[in-house]
Amino acid sequence: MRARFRVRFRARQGGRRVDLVLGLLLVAGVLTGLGANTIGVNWPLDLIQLHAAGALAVLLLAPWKYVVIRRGLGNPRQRRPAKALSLALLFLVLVTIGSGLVHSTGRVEDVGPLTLMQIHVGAAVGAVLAVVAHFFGHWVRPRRTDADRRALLRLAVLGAGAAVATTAWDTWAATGRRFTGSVPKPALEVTSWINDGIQRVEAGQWSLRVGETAFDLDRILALPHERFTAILDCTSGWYSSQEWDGVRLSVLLDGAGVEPGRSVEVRAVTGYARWFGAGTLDDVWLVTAVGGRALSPGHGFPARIVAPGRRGFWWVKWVASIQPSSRPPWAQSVFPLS
Ligand SMILES: Nc1nc2c(c(=O)[nH]1)N[C@H]1C(S)=C(S)[C@@H](COP(=O)(O)O)O[C@H]1N2
Ligand SMILES: [Mo]
Repeated sequence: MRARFRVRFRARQGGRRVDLVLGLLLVAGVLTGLGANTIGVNWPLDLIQLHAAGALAVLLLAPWKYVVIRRGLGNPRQRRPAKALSLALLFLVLVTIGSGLVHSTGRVEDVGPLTLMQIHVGAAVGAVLAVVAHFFGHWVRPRRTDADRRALLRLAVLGAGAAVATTAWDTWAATGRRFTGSVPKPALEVTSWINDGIQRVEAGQWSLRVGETAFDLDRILALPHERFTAILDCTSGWYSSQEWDGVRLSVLLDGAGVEPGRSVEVRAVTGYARWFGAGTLDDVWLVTAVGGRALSPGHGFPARIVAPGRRGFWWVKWVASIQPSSRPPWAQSVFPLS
């Protein structure tokens, strides 16, 4: 009797710790994933490798979690909704990790009508909700004794295992991806943030308002253009390096005799808008050509923004107006809302 009690007790302890570590890995996965998907500049820390390492650590823990799950499902005292929730969580986690790993190989982009990244993010959001619900069912509270020497040693072994697995994955499977997790494309794809359709702007009808001045296309093209290379990195998980011809916003504003306020608002003919800080305008471009040719309608003809080091959603297409604004650049939604 006593021995059996002790065995059960120890198994429960193990399950608790596995759950704790899985919970921490989930939090780390969400933070590194969000970070990699919003931050466009290379940090000393490769967020997507941390993201992958977290996922692989979850897989390394799977055999232990499997024992815990089997015990839970076999337990007649557990209620059916709780069991269903566990299975849903398991499914969502596997879809999240699977879609992420497959995406990183760059070989598959869509599954049916959805992109892999939509599946990845959708399943991850579902998994987070399921974890929250799951935790209401049985809350795992860390205890002092959780961090004993043996536990820390195991954690170190897990970390080393995840590091080795990540290196192996990066070497053999995930080729060419950036620190954002995006995979390379030889050509740009036509894409939009939510549902801005392709605008067919007539060159003759179009003009760009900068402050009080209206520039027609010829006047824009007469401004001092420079040719440069920049990577468009879309949050849907691909990037492409291209040569662009464009004029710096700082030069354009000078030409119009406009002082930026705290920022400038760049607005498309569709209403899609982003605010760029006054201090960044040397490094944000109004571009009229890619690869030596005028932009196509899909890519923003007659003029679009190219903002090196910022994710694709900053690269406003079909620009119609550029206006000084008193809005500080941080006072806009992190992601566009339309
Ligand atoms: N007006 C407008 N500009 C936009 C978008 C949009 O929805 N509307 N989508 C942005 C996003 S999310 C990306 S990744 C790039 C895609 O540019 P491309 O279609 O030339 O590849 O355009 C950006 N510019
Ligand atoms: Mo994008």
